Amino acid sequence: MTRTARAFTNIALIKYWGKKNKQWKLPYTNSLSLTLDRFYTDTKLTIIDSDKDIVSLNHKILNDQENKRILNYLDTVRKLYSFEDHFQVDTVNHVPTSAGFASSASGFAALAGAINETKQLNLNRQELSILARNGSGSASRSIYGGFVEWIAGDSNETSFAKPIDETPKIDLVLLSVVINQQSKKISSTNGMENSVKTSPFYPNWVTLVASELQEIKQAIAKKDLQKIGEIAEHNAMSMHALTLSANPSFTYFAPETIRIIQIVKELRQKGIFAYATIDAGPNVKIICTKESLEKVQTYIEQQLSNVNTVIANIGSGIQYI
Ligand code: 2P0
Repeated sequence: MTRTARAFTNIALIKYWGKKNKQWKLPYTNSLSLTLDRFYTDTKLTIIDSDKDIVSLNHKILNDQENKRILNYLDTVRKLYSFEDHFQVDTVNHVPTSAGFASSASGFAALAGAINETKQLNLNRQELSILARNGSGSASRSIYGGFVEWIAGDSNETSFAKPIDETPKIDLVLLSVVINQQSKKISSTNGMENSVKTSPFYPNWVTLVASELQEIKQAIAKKDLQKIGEIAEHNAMSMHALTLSANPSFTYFAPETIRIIQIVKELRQKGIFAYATIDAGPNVKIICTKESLEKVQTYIEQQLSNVNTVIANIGSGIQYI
């Protein structure tokens, strides 16, 4: 039995930053994302007659150290669904090498989908989101297209994503500005744990997310692009304030990150629609409209000579191919 699932990555407009339960990856807060069309993972799963899983990434077999996270995940899934089968997992990431996106969201969503199909678990999308979350928190949101909210919940059964609008008719485009492709020094998992444990502002973050979620959902319903941009940018900056206020402090920003934040503000002063959001790395994702995109891209390339830019539109939920 072989099945292939395709899942797209997502960008959080209201970020997930902190777990209240590490075993089940239960977050402290809800989060809200936009699924993107440009970056996706295809995962082919085959049941094999073996007591070990085999994992390949981009056509290269991984060693035990490299695939530890996937093997642990497959063990968790076998326990959850009480089966013994082992798999050959062939994963191909269709993320332009220079796009600056993490692949764990699309990767674990595709793997969850492929397991569901191969093992004929008949999970609905809510159950699939739960299964994906067990691999990586942000993967719970990649089951759906468009705007998606991950409900924090308080148990494995109650923490899942749900769609807000899977095919929004809204004029938003994302420009990813890639300034550094080296792997990050502090993983999201460790970064959020340090922030929860040591930032004195963490309780304020939990309060802020609750109010910004309400506001951004209203703005999405009204298609108020400016409000969506303002809230997303403020939420991202607030998340990064948690890293600077951790003890010891750390940051994902590189010098160019700050320069691009300044450029985004300069663009707005010129009346060009642009808002910045940043994940657990130095690259900046700029929320644009179709009209502003070209001006933003041209201005960035004029101001900074050594950056790559990649455009993404709104993407769809998990598919089987
Ligand atoms: C997000 N990030 O909401 C946030 C914003 C990064 C910054 O979700 O530990 O790889 O596997 O649950 O999902 C990245 O964290 O972390 C992430 P785990 P994940 O998109």
